[in-house]
Amino acid sequence: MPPTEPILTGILPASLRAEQSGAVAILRLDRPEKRNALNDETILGLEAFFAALPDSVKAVVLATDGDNFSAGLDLSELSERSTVEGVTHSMMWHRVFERIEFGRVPVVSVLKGAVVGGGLELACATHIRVAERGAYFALPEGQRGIFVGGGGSIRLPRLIGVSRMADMMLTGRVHDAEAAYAMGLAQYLVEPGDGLAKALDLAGKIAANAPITNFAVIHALPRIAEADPRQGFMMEALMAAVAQGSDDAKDRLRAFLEKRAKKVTEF
Ligand code: 1HE
Repeated sequence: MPPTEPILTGILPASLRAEQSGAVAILRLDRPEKRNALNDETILGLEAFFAALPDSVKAVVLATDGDNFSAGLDLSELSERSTVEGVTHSMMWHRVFERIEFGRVPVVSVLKGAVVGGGLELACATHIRVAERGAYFALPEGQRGIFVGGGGSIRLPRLIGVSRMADMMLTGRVHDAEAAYAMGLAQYLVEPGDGLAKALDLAGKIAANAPITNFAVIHALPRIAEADPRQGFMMEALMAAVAQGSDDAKDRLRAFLEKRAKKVTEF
C-alpha cells in the first residue's frame, strides 16, 4: 500500500478524519464515544469532503474508528427540531447522500458493529458494502417514533425489498452480517477486523478501472436500471458508445489483444 497522508484537515469537523494512499482516500467517522451518531456537523463534513475531493482520488473508502459503523441520527439534536425544520433537515441529508451516491468516484464502506438507522442509510448511499461478521443492521425508527429521513425509503427497498424494510421498521428486527450478506445488503462478508483491508483492496481495483467505466457505473447504470426499458436500451447503447470511443478503452482493448493485459481470472 502506498504511504498514507492526511488530507483536507482544514475543512473537516472533529468527527471526521481523512487520509490518502495513492489514488484511494480513506474517510473515517471518528466519534466512537457516541458510536458515530450522525450530528449535523458530521453530515455537513461529509458534504465538504466529497466537494473538495482531490482530483488524484479515484475511489473512497468510508470506514470508522471504534467498534461501530454508526448508531444513526444523533438523537440528542432531534428533540429540539420543529416540523418545518425536520423537512429541511431530511432534505439536507438527501443532498449530502446524493453527493456520495452520484459523486465523482465510487465509495466502498466498511460495516462493523452498529449499522443502524441513519447509519444504515449512509451505508446504502455507498456503492460497495463490506460487512464484518459481528455487524448488525437495524431501523429502530419505529421504536423511537420517527421515520427514516436519509433516503432510506428509496435506497433500502432497492437492495432488500419493501417487505424486509417494513419488517425491520415495524418489529425492530435486527439482522446480523450473515443475513445482510445473504439478502444482498452487503456485497462482501469478512472476518472481524478484516473489513478495512478488504475495502482497500477493492478500492485499489476500482481506482485502476477506466474513469469512464466508473462514471457509467455510478451515473448511468442506476438510471438505466430504473428507466422504461425502451429508454433504458437507448441510454445503454449511448453510454456503451461513449465508453468504447475513449482513448482509454482503445488502449486497454489493444493491451488485451496483444496479451499485455490480465485475463478475467487474474484480476
Ligand atoms: C447516541 C446515539 C444516537 C449512541 N444519538 N447519541 N439510532 C438509534 O436509535 C440507536 C441508538 N443507540 C443504541 O441503541 C446504542 O447506542 C447502540 C446499540 C448503537 C450501541 O450500544 P452501546 O452499548 O455500544 O453504546 P451506548 O452506551 O448505548 O452509547 C454510548 C454513547 O453514545 C452514549 O452517550 P453517553 O454520553 O451516555 O456516553 C449514547 O447516548 C450515545 N449514543 N447512539 C445520540 N443515535 C435521517 S433520519 C435517521 C433516523 C435514525 O437514524 S433513527 C435511529 C437512531
